[in-house]
Amino acid sequence: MDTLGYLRRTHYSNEIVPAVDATDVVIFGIVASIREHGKLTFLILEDTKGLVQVTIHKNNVPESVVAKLKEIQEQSFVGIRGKVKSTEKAPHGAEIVPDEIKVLSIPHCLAPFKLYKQRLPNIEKRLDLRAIDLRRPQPKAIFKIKHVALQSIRSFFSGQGYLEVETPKIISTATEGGAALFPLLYYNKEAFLAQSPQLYKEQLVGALEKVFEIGPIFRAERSRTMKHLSEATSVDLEEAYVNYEDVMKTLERVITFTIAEVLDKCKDELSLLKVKLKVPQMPFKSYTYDEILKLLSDEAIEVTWGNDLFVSELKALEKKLPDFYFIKDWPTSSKAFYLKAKDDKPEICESFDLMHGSLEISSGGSRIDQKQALVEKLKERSFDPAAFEYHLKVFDYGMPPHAGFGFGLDRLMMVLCKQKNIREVVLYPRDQRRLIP
Ligand code: AMO
Repeated sequence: MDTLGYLRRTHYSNEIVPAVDATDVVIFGIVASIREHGKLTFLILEDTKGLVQVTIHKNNVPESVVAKLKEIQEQSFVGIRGKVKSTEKAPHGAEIVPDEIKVLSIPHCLAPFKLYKQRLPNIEKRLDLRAIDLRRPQPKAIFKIKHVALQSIRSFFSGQGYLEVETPKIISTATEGGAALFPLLYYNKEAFLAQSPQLYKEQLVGALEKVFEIGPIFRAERSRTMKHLSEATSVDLEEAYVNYEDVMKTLERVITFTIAEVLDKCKDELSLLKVKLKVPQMPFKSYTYDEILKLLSDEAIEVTWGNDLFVSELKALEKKLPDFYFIKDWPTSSKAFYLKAKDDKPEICESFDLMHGSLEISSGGSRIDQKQALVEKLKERSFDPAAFEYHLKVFDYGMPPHAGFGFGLDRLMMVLCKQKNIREVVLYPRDQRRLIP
């Protein structure tokens, strides 16, 4: 086996083009395929930017290169120094004629699924060997899109004057009533993994006014579905001196901006995934909870007022509502304790969910900003206000009116990459059955 030695990359595969004809280059990558035609051998090398052809004519290359060819097998990691030669037959219109080949790693076993073929084993088998599965072009495209989406979200919020923050992930109380907690031993005390940054982001608006956080949330989900994980990434925003209608506008703007950026910067990746994205029209459609109940009733689905809406029910509306839309003004009893009831109609709260078809992407709303109202609400929900003292005491010092939302980055990625299973858009997903790799 060779060592890296002095060899360093000068070009990526997509830079091997006729414009650099006759240039000496060094490339690195994995051997995707080896084809022999008499005295000619074609190596197709794959790096993070794509494919490049290396053509070896046994009479025209040094003896050492011919000798090295015998060592190489598919999926070997190699480094190649050589000259670029224009040819219409190669990807990007140019190939490399090598002067030196370094074989850096030879696989002891080949991936149990053919990396470069279409027929794949099921996702669980692929996740068992995720690091190798990620060498396929499709996951690479998905994670490039995720990178661009994250960059876009950050740049949009920063441009609008929001401050990026990080709140603790080891916490002392629940924040989202409905979702179960992961308990852990924190020295000699019971603690939990954060279900959301909810209470901290609210506290922060009293000082920083406009904040956002991109970080993990932990939910001990009771059922195993295609869109729930035990650890997901949430994009949270919280802002002072606004209400839920204002942050709904911010949410649709960040989603629209992100989609436009992905469309602009990830053309190849979207085409590889065969995804036809379009920038959604603003404003997004918006329905009250009552209006959705009426639409469901038109489909002969009766929902008792006050109940949450099940995916199975919302699926009936998917034909009418296939894109992004809001469901707002939910029954107060169906939403988290920190949401603000309407002044003139306390049975309804200033809240919303952003949907894409039957997939919930986000929820948010205006928050209770008076301590006593929050204490009452905690008691109503059988939470012990004493456990929330660290949060409630902040309200003693005054709290501005505020609103915010949290959206599931992985859920948005399901839409951007047209994936049915959330596990496809997370590098190392966690669920009830999976703690490794
Ligand atoms: P909620 O609990 O609705 O609201 O979560 C917000 C968004 O996070 C995503 N999400 C998940 N994604 C994958 N797997 C999960 N188990 C999971 N759970 C939630 C969804 C969901 O819409 N604090 C509030 C937000 C707020 O009001 O600011 C909250 O956590 O996309």
